Amino acid sequence: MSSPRATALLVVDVQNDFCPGGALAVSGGDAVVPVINRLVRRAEHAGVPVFASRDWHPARTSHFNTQGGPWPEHCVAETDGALFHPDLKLPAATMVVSKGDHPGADGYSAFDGHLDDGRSLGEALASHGISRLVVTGLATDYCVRASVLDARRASFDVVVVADAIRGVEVHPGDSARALDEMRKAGATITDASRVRF
Ligand code: VGL
Ligand code: ZN
Repeated sequence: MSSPRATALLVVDVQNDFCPGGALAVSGGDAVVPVINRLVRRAEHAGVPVFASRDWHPARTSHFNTQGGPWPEHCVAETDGALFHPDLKLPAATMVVSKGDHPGADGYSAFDGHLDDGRSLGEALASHGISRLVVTGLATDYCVRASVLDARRASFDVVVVADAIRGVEVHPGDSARALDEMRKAGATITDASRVRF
């Protein structure tokens, strides 16, 4: 029998601005919330730590089209748009990873982010002995994709939960292409009901 792999649940950017009514709304973005809430409850029961990333931009950044970047203003630090979706039920011990907070960087990957104590996500995962990540959240074709590809580069086992992610789809098919890339990089794509903690 193989030894148990220490797993963490990663919830990527389930923030108001990525949900319907938000500044950079992902179609059906809020539909991931109940699926993620169930996974969070299961993770808590299994003693699996939860990490939640958040897009946390300065008001002026090359990430925004006001400064020549690709995106409308969204998830400006400390604004309502940057808050986690109000129905998302994160455990009190959730480790929050802020990213995109440098004015010259997109910060798509949670691995580019840092905890409140300044540690990178990679350092925090290492200190918990984590070798396997279950990944959920927004958006499939940007921050989920970038985080999953970085996790694979760092040799984590990665499970992407297909019914707990949604894409921006700037170009139709972007999410399907992102899923292909993640699969080719060695990630497993599955549904929430099949996730084992
Ligand atoms: C994201 C576009 C711009 C994401 C962040 O969280 O996927 N997408 N900033
Ligand atoms: Zn952003």
